[in-house]
Amino acid sequence: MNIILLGPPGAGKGTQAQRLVEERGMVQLSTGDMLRAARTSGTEMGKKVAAVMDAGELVTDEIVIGLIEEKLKDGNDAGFIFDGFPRTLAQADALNELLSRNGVQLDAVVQLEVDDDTLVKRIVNRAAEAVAAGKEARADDNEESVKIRLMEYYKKTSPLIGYYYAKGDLKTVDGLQSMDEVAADIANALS
Ligand code: B4P
Repeated sequence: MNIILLGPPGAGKGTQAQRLVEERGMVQLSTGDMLRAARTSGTEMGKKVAAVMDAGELVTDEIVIGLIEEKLKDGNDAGFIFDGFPRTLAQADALNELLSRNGVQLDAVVQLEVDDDTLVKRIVNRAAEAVAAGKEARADDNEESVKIRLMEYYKKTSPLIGYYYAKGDLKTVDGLQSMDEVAADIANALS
């Protein structure tokens, strides 16, 4: 099974993807994690995207499509979870093309619905928890960047809801519930 997790920043895409990895052995393809890894390792691409990410804006389609293309080449029988990708219509079109080129079928798009106030609270809380644990908070986990991330989401990513609805692939889950309840609803949506 190959699925996309769609939703605004802080909706729980990464959280739920991690659970699907543990429970079903699926492979998580998080463009956010890939971009953060590129930054940490100091690659040219990592240096290029750092300021864009910190500001809460989207990295160029070309860069993220290239990252996904590399991962799809490896293939995988347990199924892919596309976490935070696609985030624009151009990325969705590119993913269609990559999937058919690699003989991979998309089974479902799970949209996590969460209101803006909760999203901001969750992300600000994650930053506070990191600091309390003696770790560095994500540079984009602050109220100012979150507001820009939300604006980017509504402008560039939310049109994907209609795009996948029209294809008949969309399943909507209430992301305001506890992590366990969200996981149970995702499992239902996929069964
Ligand atoms: P991402 O890494 O994808 O980050 P995200 O959208 O903020 O996180 P997510 O929805 O996964 O939330 P999480 O589970 O962590 O992107 C970061 C940046 O990378 C983007 O802004 C952009 O610059 C760049 N980027 C990534 N992909 C791109 C693309 N395709 N194109 C262009 N640019 C791209 O949850 C957040 C918090 O909520 C956690 O603390 C979690 O514990 C908590 N939480 C989760 N579920 C909960 C629940 N049910 N109840 C209570 N708390 C919950």
